[in-house]
Amino acid sequence: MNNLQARIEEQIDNISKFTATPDQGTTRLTYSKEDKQAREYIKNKMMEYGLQVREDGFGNIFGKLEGTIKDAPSILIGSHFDSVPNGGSFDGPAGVVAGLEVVALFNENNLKPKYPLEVIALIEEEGSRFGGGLMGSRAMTGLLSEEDFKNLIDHNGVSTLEAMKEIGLDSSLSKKRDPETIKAYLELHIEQGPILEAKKIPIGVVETIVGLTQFEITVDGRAGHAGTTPMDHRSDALVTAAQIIAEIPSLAKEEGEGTVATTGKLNVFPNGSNVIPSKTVFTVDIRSGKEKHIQNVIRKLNQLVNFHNKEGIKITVSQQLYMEPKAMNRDIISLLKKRSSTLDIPYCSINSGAGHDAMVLAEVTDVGMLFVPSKGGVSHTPEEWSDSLDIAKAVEILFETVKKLTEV
Ligand code: HGY
Ligand code: MN
Ligand code: MN
Ligand code: MN
Repeated sequence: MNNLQARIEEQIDNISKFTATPDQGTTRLTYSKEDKQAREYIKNKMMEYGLQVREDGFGNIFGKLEGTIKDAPSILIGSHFDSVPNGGSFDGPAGVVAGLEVVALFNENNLKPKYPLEVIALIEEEGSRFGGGLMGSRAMTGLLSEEDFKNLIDHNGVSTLEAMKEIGLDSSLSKKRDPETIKAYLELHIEQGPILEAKKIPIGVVETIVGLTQFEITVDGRAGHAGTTPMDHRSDALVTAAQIIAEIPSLAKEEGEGTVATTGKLNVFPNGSNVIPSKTVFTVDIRSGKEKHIQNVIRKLNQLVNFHNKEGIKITVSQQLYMEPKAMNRDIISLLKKRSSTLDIPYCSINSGAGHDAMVLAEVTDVGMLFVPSKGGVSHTPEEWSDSLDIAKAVEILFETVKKLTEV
C-alpha cells in the first residue's frame, strides 16, 4: 500500500469514529457532538496541510491554499461530512479526504497553484436532521435563503441557530458566497450503486445527476381508544398514511426510465399500541433523470392525497427540496477523462442516481464529479465500503485535473 493510499485509509477511518452509533454504522447529524468531533479533526488536518481554515455562518468548513494570482476565484474540492442514520464511513468523507490529498500532492511536489484551492467540508447534505438535504451547499450558494435557513427546525423543535450555538458555531460569520469567488467545483464520491464494480472499472466520470424532490406529508386524524371506538367511527391517521405509502412505488414504476420513489421516514403519534393514531408524518423522495417523470409522480401523488383527504382526515403536503436533473460541465468531464487516460487508469462515463452537492454548485459554477466503486453496490448502510486504492487513483486524476484548471 502506498503512502497516499495509507493516508486516505487512516483519515476515513478516523472520521468514521465520530458516530453516535458505534458498531452500528455512522450516525453523524449536523451540529451534533459527532459533527463537532469530525469538524475539529478536519480543521486540524487542513492546518496540518498548511491551509488557511475558516467556517462560514452555516458551519461549512473551508481550507484555502493561496494561489499566485491575487484575489483570483478558487477551485473548490470536497464533499459533505454529515451522514444518514446508521450509514457508512465513505459517503461524504471520501470526498473531503480526496480534497485534502490533492493539496498534499501539491505540497509534496512544491507546486503553487495560480488559482487558489479550497478544500470544503459541507454540512447537512443528507438532510438527516433538518430535512430536505443539500443544505450546506444550498445555503452557501444562496439557493436556500438565510431566512429559510434560520427557520429550519429538527424533529425535537431545535432550530439551526440554536443547534449551531450548542457546538460553539458562530452564525454571524459570512454566509452566502459570491459565485465570482468560485472558478470550479470538483467532488469525489462513492458510486453508491453496482455499476463500476460489475464493470470492474475503478473510476466513473459523472455525466449527469438525477433530479430529485422531497416532501413531508402530515396526516391529521383523531386519537381514540383502540377497544371502545367502533371501526366505522375512526379517523385513523396511520391507516390513511399506509394506504398512500402503499401506492407510491407504482406511481414511480408507471413512469419507468429509472424513476424511483421512496418513503424512508414515518413517525406515528402518540405511538401507543392501544391508541388510534391521531397524526402521522412521513416523507416521499422522488427521483428521475427526466424532469417530466418527477412532475408526473408529483401530480399523481397530489391526486392520491386529495382522494384520501376526507371526513375526519386532514392531509398537508410540504415540499422540502426540488432540484432538476443536472449535467456536469463538458470541459471538466473531458479533462477528467483525458487525465485518467494519461495516467492509464480505466474509467467509464456514469450517471448518478444519488443527489450530491455538485448538483447545487452546478447552479453557480463549472462542476465535475468522479465516482469510485461501492462494494456490493451498497451505501447508506454500515456495510458501505470502497477501496482506498480506487480513491487514491481518483485523487491522482483530480490532482492532474486541478493542475490543468489552475494552469500549473
Ligand atoms: O440521498 C442522496 O442521494 C444523497 O445521499 N444525499
Ligand atoms: Mn453523499
Ligand atoms: Mn448519502
Ligand atoms: Mn450526495
